[in-house]
Amino acid sequence: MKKNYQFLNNINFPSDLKKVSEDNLQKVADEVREEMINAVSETGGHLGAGLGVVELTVALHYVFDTPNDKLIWDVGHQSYPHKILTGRKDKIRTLRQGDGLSGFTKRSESEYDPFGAAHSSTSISSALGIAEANKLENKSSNVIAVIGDGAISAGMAYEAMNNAGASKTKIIVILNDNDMSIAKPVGAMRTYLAKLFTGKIYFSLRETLKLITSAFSKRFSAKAGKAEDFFRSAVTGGTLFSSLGFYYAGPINGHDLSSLVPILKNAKESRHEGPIMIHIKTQKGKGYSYAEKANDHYHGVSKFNVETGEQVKSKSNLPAYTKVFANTLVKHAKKDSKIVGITAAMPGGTGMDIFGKEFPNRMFDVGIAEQHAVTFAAGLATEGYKVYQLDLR
Ligand SMILES: Cc1ncc(C[n+]2csc(CCOP(=O)(O)OP(=O)(O)O)c2C)c(N)n1
Repeated sequence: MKKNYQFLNNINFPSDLKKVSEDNLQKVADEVREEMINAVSETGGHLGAGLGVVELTVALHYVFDTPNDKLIWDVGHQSYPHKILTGRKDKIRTLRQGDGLSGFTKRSESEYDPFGAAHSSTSISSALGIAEANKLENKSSNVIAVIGDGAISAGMAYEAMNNAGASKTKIIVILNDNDMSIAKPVGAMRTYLAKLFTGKIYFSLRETLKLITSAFSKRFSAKAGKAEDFFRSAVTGGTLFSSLGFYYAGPINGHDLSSLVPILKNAKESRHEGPIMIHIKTQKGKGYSYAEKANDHYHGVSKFNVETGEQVKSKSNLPAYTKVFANTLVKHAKKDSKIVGITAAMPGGTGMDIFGKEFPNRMFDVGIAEQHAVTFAAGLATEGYKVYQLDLR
């Protein structure tokens, strides 16, 4: 680290974080945020997503017993604050460099990374797998998955919820809802999550704790349980997640440590048999004004000037590959009305935004849903359409 931080200097691992008083946790979060901004300004990388989960990361490591409790970050691009707090702060300026830290979670890098990811939407499945393995081994440790509102649009997340909701195995899923994927999220799930949020801002802390404590303690009678269910659905309008067998709580303010810490403590201590979902609302890019204001909330950045937010653009006279692809597709599509385009939540990254501007009715953003995209394309093809998608992987 290049700076002297009041708290962070003495925090190398979650065991050090646990020595900090609860009143000072926000100061730790502020220092983690500052360190992350400074490091990424030198390396480039994923910034917005990590900034949005700083408080959550601090709260999770404060409350849970990682690495015994397994913490899984979906995609892994938001794990920089986690890396700073789990023995890797002195290497944080090697992010994404040769022989440096990975920009995602990586099993071989740290025992605090129980699952390697980069492709999205795997966290609930992997969490359930780890939890079932724990059960077979008579281990009582917790398994926590943090999944974004973009990542939860993929089929695998529903396959996992379908499986988890019918099981008696405890996993804790944190739905990190920042109303952003890389671009704005699309689809019915987005509307649904917005509906859960509208009208009541957040549950008050007292309300949420009451709900969680009564459901988790298992002391309530069937009748009280029904009343509580009724109360909950009266407030939330009922949730898809509860119908799928999850104990759902939220949405709560994911930047408020005085809400996060007690709720996570309750979830940790509960003997609830089955999956729990805690829905938190966060802001992508939180705490760095340029990221907060930018359309993409600085999802991925090159090196940048911290003071001005200006990114160092590589100077090349060559046109970007995506631009060549998009312009060529537009050229052909002007002559052939059967040409259509699909993207799986990557309009900007694939040039499909350019195609979509020219042909709004012929460009389909299906969300992070690649397996659906392929069969959806097959359906279009059976009707004579020629489907294009740029796959950069
Ligand atoms: C299967 C797959 N499709 C697309 C991507 C590209 N991608 C990386 S992050 C991301 C957005 C994720 O959004 P969300 O889960 O809401 O997380 P946030 O960045 O908002 O924290 C996308 C589309 C990917 N990593 N994996």
